[in-house]
Amino acid sequence: MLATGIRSWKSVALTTAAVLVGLAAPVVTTTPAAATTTAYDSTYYKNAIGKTGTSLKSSLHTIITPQTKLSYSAVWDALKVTDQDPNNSNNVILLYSGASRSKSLNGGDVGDWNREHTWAKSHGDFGEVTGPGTDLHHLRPCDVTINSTRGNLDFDNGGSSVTNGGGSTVDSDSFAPRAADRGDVARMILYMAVRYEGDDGFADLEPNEKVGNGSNPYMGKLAVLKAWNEADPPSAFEEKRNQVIYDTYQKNRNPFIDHPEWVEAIW
Ligand SMILES: [Ca+2]
Ligand SMILES: [Ca+2]
Repeated sequence: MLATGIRSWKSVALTTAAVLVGLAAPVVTTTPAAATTTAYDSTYYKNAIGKTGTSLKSSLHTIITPQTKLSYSAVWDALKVTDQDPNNSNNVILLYSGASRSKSLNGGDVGDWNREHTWAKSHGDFGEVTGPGTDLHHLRPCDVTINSTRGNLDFDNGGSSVTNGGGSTVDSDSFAPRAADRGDVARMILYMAVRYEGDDGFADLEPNEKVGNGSNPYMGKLAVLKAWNEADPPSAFEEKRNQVIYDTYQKNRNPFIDHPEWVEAIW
């Protein structure tokens, strides 16, 4: 990815996000640099700047590990804030389909939305206890039926269209979100890989190049996720979401939304 390209879309995304939600705007410098710069580089990310590979991953793990943890029931109300439709404050935007649906339709029936674990909870078997299973950085509102269609499938290109899926596709061993959610999914999965390293009572989550990972603590396919990160850069919606999680709920950030080039720097 070209540095100039990163700077231009990054600036637009942050500016738009700040306007949308009225947050204190993260300041984006205009100094030419080889990578994205954010207001958090001299503070939150101070110890990670300039690093690559396992050194960067280790540093980011240390930085993002301290967090406020939610109960699974508290996730319902949090998602109504983090994923609010910017054009309709009564609704949330659903992952994979992009549909806008009433916040009050949270539940388990057809037509409701529920809590999608983008890193499928069976991959590492962390369930719904407070921890990775309640981490807002990978939890998204999702149509009940489409959530069931995704199940615990790994991510890969290909398959046939999901009904009302906004362009998402599925086959026997993998799922692909609609194009506008592909980068979001990649950055959520890779956040989980860095945040959960097996040192806090949960499995060490890692991406790999497989599908059919089942209950192993892995998620594929890494090469596809890397391509999705490039093809679908962070949007204003995703930036705002990261900021709200940081400011209001967990006090930690998804580094790959702030610095998508760190995906390639680590993997
Ligand atoms: Ca996106
Ligand atoms: Ca890990």
